[in-house]
Amino acid sequence: MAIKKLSIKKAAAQKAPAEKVTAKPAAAKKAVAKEAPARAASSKTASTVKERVSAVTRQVAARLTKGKSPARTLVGIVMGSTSDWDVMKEAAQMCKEFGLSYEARALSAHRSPAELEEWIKDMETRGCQAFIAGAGGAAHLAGVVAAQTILPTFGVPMPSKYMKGLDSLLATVQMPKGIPVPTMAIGEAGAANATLAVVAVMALTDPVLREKLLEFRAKQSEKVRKATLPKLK
Ligand code: AIR
Repeated sequence: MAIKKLSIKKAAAQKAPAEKVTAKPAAAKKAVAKEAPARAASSKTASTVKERVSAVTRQVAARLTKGKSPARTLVGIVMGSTSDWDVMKEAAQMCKEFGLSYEARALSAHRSPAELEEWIKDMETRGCQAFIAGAGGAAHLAGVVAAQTILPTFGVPMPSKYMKGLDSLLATVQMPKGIPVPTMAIGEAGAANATLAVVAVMALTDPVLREKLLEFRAKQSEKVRKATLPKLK
């Protein structure tokens, strides 16, 4: 932008001497008459340029502030494969219910480690408050995320074909001392609970979220109270 502004100023400065009339009076009159429309055109051009500059400035400012405070992306939801989305969408759904902004990505600790690292850094600059990571099988994703950030990172073990998610659970939960991964239940309940855990952490300092969480619990209890069992025939 600075470069653009500079070149516009330079162009205006170059035009200025051309408007100076140094010829004899009659010729000068002619020259002025000739220059009059040119001057009008140049001021018109200047205002058009000014408009264009401010439009570009607005565009750049919008791009720079996109995803940043105050419109921050609070929760980073990541999964090892798009095949995990059916389960992990429960975490996203719960974010929506509590009005938390989130970004969900399929990035693998094994298949795309560099992109995963980049995304974690990017999320941190965008005001992320917590990560939720779900993977299946040799599920190292949550641990790898937790190793690269001090933001709370919750693990969600995916149900797997041959071991029904037990492999994912153990791979996620068995973290070495020093890098914790609070690990949820296998599957959909775990994904939804991961967001509820994030909400609980954030509710410590956010009274609105605290109220929402209390309301959520009250509604849940009410549903259980009202529930009836089918009568025996
Ligand atoms: N996965 C992907 N990269 C590393 C791991 N552990 C997991 C995914 C998914 C499973 O492998 O999280 O649960 C199978 O992935 P796909 O893409 O073969 O369906």
